Amino acid sequence: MNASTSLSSSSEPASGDLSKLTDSRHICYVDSLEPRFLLLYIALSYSHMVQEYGSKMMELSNKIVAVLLKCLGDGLEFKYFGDFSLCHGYLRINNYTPPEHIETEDVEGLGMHTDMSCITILYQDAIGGLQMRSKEGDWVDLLPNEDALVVNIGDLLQAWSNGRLRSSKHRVVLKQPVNRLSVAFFWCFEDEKVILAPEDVVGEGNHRIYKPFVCLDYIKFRENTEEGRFDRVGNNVNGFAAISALNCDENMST
Ligand SMILES: O=C(O)CCC(=O)C(=O)O
Repeated sequence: MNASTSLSSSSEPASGDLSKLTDSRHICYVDSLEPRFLLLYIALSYSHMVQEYGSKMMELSNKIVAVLLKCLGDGLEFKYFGDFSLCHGYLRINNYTPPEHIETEDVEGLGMHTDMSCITILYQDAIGGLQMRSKEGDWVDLLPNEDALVVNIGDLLQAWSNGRLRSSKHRVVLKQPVNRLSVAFFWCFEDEKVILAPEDVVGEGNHRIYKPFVCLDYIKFRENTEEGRFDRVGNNVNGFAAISALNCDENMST
């Protein structure tokens, strides 16, 4: 039975309701597909919904950025909103297929990392497994909530804000022997943007903790170099652009 024929015999999910993607009626038709084909299947079959979701996420990202700028200082949401006007977004649909038998408590679905975005807006289905790393180094479960999305600060905003907003370390663990689906929307500066924290974001009496850098160079560092591999070396924007580890650690502990 081919997947598209199967789908046409099922009812279409309501527009904008991503939780329906994991509805057993739909998933049961496609779970014999390899994960990469499953994702392609979802992206193509639900392309209208994926597009609508993407544009809603762009609107929401702009609102969140405005709120974050305001938190950095009164009036900064007007002064610096333009810095984010060329941001672009992309969606990643993650499908996690656990091993048949989960013997230990935590099977890692996605290793600890920080995102290379300004912000990331994440939808996770009801299975759970997303965890954030606390300042103390503990893993904290982010329990699924169908009325909530998770917002992560990414590395680019951490650098732009001189470390005042912190990129969150997170990971996914698989605790149940069932498929898990998540949709991550990454809102990023344009590739050619030079990131340099503005003086009034750095704040009087404070030092800049990052050298200016071009966004694309950072992405290439993370994606193409051994020392940029967060999973192996633990390096993110601190390892790439911090002026000195000491400055950076002082600032990050506040
Ligand atoms: O699947 C999740 O809940 C997290 C996904 C994520 O961190 C990522 O795609 O970078």
